[in-house]
Amino acid sequence: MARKKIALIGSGQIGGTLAHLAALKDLGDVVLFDIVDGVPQGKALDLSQSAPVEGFDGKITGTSEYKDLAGADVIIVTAGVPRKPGMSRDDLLEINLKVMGQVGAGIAKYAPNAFVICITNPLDAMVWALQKFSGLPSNKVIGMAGVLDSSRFCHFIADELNVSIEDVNAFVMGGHGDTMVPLPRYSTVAGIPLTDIVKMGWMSKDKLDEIIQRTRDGGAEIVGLLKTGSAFYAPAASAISMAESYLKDKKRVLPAAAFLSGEYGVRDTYVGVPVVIGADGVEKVIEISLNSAEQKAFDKSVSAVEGLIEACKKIAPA
Ligand code: TXD
Repeated sequence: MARKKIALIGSGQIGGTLAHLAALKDLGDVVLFDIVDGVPQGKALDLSQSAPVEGFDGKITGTSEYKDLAGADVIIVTAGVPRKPGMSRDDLLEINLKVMGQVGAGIAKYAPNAFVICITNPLDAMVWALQKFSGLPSNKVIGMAGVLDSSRFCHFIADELNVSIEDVNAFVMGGHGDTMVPLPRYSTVAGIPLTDIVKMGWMSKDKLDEIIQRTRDGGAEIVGLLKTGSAFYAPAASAISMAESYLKDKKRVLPAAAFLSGEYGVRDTYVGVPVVIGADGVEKVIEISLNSAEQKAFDKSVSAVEGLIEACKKIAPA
């Protein structure tokens, strides 16, 4: 069986880390793509020179030409600009929307059968736009945010309770932004919901609320510490787990920005929900029951995402 091909559009902080993880996990050959000539080639050469030490066989190459995406099984998109001081969210939206236009056209032309994972911010709107621009089926285009947000939530819980990360399973839905919805009722430690953990007195309600807020602010906390750039290790690891589930048909149940066509009462919008990822891409959107407070928070998050998608439609009518 031929090796799988993983193409990474954007070879910045996350792109480079994605390439490293994909190689270490033997997922296949990796192509790094970027518009800045030299960067993907340089990172590819550096990573290739780690192969003899690490013992991986996957080939890593760098390119600035879309034709080199041909035959990719998985494409992970991080291309775009991050927010800089003085830039509004709309500025970012406008610039990255243009980038999604170029990337979508490249994917449509050279790799229309790929499973595409978008990471570029503002995530939910950008994955929506990428699906429209590429014209790929909506089950083959997905956005990464929920795995990262849930992983942050897990880390804080395990740290606070001083238990193994292996036994913590946390769950975040909604858009990737201030309105994301961490769900304590569906987050567990060895099967015990966090709501019960509070009732048992193992964690105070105040502490849980603090952890929920810290999860929502997870990206900003890291931006504040790094000063330039945003998180990249955990975002890359999160996207790789999604790619792996597709490539190995693992059928993992992961939260991701998926296209909704009526689920949760939402249409033509990408938003974070639990999905099954297997060889057919998004094989199932799982509709969990929400209580009234959870539903309210989810609706608010969906409205925020819809606002961004409306802004995209005004800039580039799709
Ligand atoms: O959970 C999530 N989805 C996220 C999203 C978590 C963390 C960061 N998130 C977003 O990912 C972040 O706001 C950015 O929009 C992306 C990529 O983050 P990264 O840290 O990797 O940004 P870099 O280092 O600036 O890399 C972006 C690269 C850079 O090398 C540019 O030259 C390239 O994108 N770029 C392009 N490549 C191809 N084509 C075009 N048009 C292009 N424009 C810029």
